[in-house]
Amino acid sequence: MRRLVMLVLLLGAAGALGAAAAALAGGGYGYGGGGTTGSTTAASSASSETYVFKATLTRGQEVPRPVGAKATAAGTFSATTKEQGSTRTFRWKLTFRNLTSRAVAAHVHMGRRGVSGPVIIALCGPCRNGQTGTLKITSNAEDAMERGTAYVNVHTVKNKNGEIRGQLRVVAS
Ligand SMILES: [Cu+2]
Repeated sequence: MRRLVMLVLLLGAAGALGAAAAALAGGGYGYGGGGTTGSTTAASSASSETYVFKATLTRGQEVPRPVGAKATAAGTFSATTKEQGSTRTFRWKLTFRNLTSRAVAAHVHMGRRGVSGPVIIALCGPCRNGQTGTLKITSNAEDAMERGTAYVNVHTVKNKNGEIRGQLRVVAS
């Protein structure tokens, strides 16, 4: 798998070199840029944006109220999204502690504070403390997180609807 990716990258590089050579030989068709006539492709790839999100997960934010959750039940979630063209890459890390039972799943859900909503990003299932992941997300999910209308929810065996929850907020962009 990794070898294949390398091969594709090498072929891509060879193709780029070939295009550059062709551009030089044939009087050029704008490949390589550097001039003042920047193409739309160059402009859109330059407009990549990065957002940093955080959430502090507690039992108190959970809706409906979890059963038997300890006051010390808590978690942290941090993530970054990188927008490049229409692609949004989401890198995340989740920690949690003092849960009643195994963490069977964690998601990002759509919803304001105090309101339950649908899953917009599936993070893990089952989940372990300190787990990380990288995936592509939709623009709808990105927009909800930027607006503050998304939250992270950790589901456990004893609290299938969720035991700790935290509203996502933008901390840097
Ligand atoms: Cu969920």
